[in-house]
Amino acid sequence: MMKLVFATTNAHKLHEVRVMLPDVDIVDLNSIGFTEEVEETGTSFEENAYIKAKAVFDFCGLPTMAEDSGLCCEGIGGDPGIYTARYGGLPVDHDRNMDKLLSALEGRSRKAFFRTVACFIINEEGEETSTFFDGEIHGEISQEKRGANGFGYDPIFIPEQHTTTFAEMLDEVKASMSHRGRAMLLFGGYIQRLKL
Ligand code: ITT
Repeated sequence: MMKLVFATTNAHKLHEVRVMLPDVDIVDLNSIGFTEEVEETGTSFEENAYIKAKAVFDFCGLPTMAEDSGLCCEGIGGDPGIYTARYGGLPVDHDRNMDKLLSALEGRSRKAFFRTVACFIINEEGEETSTFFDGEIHGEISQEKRGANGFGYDPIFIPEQHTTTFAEMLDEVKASMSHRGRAMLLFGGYIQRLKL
């Protein structure tokens, strides 16, 4: 079974990705003893995904994947985008984040999309390569929070062609259409071909 490190501090992402990639042995940061806090100083999802993957790859040398994700809302010029996790301030508080977004969108377009960019770094015959995988899901922001599944902004995101929020869906239903699910489908196909 292929082994790779998922460079994330988010236990929900870790759980989702383990379910999405059942044929991969996904090692977490605790298992490799990585305790540094990596600052996301990039100006794009791609840059931040690379910064996270590179820090961990440099530490352990094992094939490493990191992903940066966020919610982009049309009514507020694409915000919070790469600042999605810390939108309501630090420490990260999902309820405060959602309350701030619901207020900001009052009287504005509620169209939004989630995006994930995953970056995979591996050393192949002495050469370090990084490869990127994207996933998006479009939809809208609900008027109020609904549902208790998932994490983050799931209670206020309704994917297009649906009437329920991500937080009202079963995990596997969310995974079948989510930004992360789509990026991991591409990533899963790629690593299968590497035959590690
Ligand atoms: P790592 O950087 O350690 O992976 P993080 O939570 O800080 O963990 P990001 O910087 O990528 O991750 O921030 C993404 C934020 O976007 C996340 O904290 C959520 O608030 C939100 N988000 C991402 N995917 C989501 C999903 O599937 N459902 C709801 N909210 C999501």
